Amino acid sequence: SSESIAEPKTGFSFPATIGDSRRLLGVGLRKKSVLGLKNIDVYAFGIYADCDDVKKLVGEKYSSLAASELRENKAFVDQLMEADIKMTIRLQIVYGKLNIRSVRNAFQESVGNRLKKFGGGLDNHELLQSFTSLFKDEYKIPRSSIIDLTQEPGHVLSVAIEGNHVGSVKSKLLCRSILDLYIGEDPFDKNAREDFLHNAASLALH
Ligand code: DAO
Ligand code: DAO
Ligand code: DAO
Repeated sequence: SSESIAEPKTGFSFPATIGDSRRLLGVGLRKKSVLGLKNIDVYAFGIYADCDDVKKLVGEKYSSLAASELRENKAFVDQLMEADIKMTIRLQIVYGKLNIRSVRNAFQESVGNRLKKFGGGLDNHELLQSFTSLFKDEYKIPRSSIIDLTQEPGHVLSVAIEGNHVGSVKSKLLCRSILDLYIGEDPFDKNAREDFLHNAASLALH
């Protein structure tokens, strides 16, 4: 098997495994339209999940299904986003002119929407703002910087920039909201979601 996989449009490559047992299951591209005028390629991303955790999740429960049925199974897909599985979304910055203010704004929009969706309509605005203030103006994220968003055991979201830990938050709601951006029903990149589900289902049944 190959050592890394490239995101097709940008050519940015992702190692096939990270950590002890997190395996690459999908790659994609996060774009953003600016003032409805043009689309910016913001970052390429890789979706990693711990193989053993995924297998455990499936166990005997779905063993009668074919992989093609499993990946269409809504309960399975929901469980992948809700269970205590070690997962990492690795971002590689494509757009070289990102400033932290745009990151805060985008985060409040994309993650904020999901927090509302899964948080029972509660307004998380202040909470969200207090957390995005952790994104310090002095952080630099030039082109090809790597940001890892990792769900650690117990639904702890941990963020690292270029391998340096910058913060952790224990919140199942936050982890769920972030995973939804990549593998939920209205994802940033549909192909990445398809690949992820296909690979997770095959992995789970073998
Ligand atoms: O600079 O006007 C601009 C366009 C910026 C687009 C920013 C999108 C930011 C997306 C979040 C990045 C998370 C690392
Ligand atoms: O693409 O809209 C999006 C959501 C991306 C989540 C990014 C979190 C980035 C956190 C660390 C930034 C520190 C500068
Ligand atoms: O669990 O009630 C909740 C909502 C939590 C919102 C948290 C936003 C956290 C952003 C974390 C970035 C870490 C550097």
